[in-house]
Amino acid sequence: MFQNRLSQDLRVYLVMGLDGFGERTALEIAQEALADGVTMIQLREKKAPLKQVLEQGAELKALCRQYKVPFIVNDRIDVAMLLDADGVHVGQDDIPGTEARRLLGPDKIIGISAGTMEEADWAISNGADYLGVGPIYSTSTKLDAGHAIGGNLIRDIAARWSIPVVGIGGIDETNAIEVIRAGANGIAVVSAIYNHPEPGYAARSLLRIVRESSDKV
Ligand code: TZP
Ligand code: MG
Repeated sequence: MFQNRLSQDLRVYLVMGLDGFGERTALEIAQEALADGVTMIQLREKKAPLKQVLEQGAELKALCRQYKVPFIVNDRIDVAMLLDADGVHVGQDDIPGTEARRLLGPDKIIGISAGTMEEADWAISNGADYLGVGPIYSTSTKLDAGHAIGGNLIRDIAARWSIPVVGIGGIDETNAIEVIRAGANGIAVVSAIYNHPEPGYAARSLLRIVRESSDKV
C-alpha cells in the first residue's frame, strides 16, 4: 500500500534548492509547480546556512502539505527530523538507510541513490523505500554526477526488484517518455522545471508525459 502510493507520488519529483531563478523566489517556483502537477518535492540545499534552511524549509514543507505532496530532505537527517519532513533522500556515501530508519521511524520515506546494480542491491538491503537511479542523461546541474548511464539500469532493476524507482539526471520533456518506458515510476528533475520560464507549464507537460507513457508500459 505504502509502495503503491509512493509510486504515484514519484511521478514528477521536483528536486530544488533555495535560490530563486529569474524573477521568482524558490517558494514561488515551488508553488507554481505544485499547483500544476508536481507530485513530490525534495529540498536539496548544499550551501545555505542551516538557520536559513530551517526557516525556508519550514515554508516549503507547509506548501507541500497544502498540496498534499510529500516533502523530502536531501542528505540532512537532522534537517529532516527538525522539519518533520516526510522522509530523507540519501546517496551511497551519506547516512546508511538502516541508520536513517532508526532515527526516522517506520512511517517516513527513505530514498537512496543508485548508479549501478550493486548500489541498488545495497540500497534495498538497507531498507530503501524507493531508488533514485541516474544520472540517466548528462546533466550540468550536478557536476560530480558521473557519466550518463541511460535507461538500462532502470530496466534491470525493474526486472529484478519490485521497488518504486525514479530516474534522475538530464530528464526533460524530450526524453521523459524513455525513462518511464524503461520501467521507472517517475522522473526527478531540477532544471526542466526549476529553470523553465513557466515552471507550472513544465510540471503539467511532464505529468502528462508520465501519465501517458505509464499507461503503455
Ligand atoms: N543527482 C543525480 S543527477 C542530479 C542529481 C541531484 C541533477 C539533476 O538535475 P537536472 O537539472 O534535472 O539534470
Ligand atoms: Mg548526498
